[in-house]
Amino acid sequence: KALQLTLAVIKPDAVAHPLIMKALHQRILESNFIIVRRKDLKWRRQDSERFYAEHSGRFFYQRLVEFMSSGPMRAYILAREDAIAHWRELMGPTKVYRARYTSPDTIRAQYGLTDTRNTTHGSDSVESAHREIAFFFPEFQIEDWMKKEEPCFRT
Ligand code: YYY
Ligand code: MG
Repeated sequence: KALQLTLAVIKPDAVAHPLIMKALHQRILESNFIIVRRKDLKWRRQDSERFYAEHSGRFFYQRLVEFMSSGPMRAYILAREDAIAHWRELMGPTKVYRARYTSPDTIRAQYGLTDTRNTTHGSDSVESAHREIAFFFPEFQIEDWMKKEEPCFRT
């Protein structure tokens, strides 16, 4: 089956805790993802505003933008079959208290603090994965990678 790429981000709340970072990295490896790229970075406020532009006007936008530019993050390009859905399933529901109730073994249920400080981000569609990978890894050529590398992992 063909590989799919997704963007996974460990948000500032989780990066602040080395043991959680380690657990999340382990979780990625255990879940049969290939780590295609990895990058540590910190956003300026305008990066945060631009990335979450689709949410501007929502009641949580200001606190989200503030939080996402409050400290370092770690971004991954992950590959596996159905990478987008698998990573989102591993993260669990956006809202931490819902996650704890409905899916206690997910990342957000286990490590999330609040609806905003919810440990991780994941792309939600093929289109957003492409847009978000380009946002975090502008030097990464998705089409080139797919052509050159993807066939090596095909089974
Ligand atoms: O894709 P996902 O991260 O699961 O949720 P979105 O609905 O796209 O919201 C993006 C981001 O916004 C979420 O991860 C935290 C924040 N947020 C919030 O702070 N409060 C809410 N009630 C809903 C979302
Ligand atoms: Mg989203």
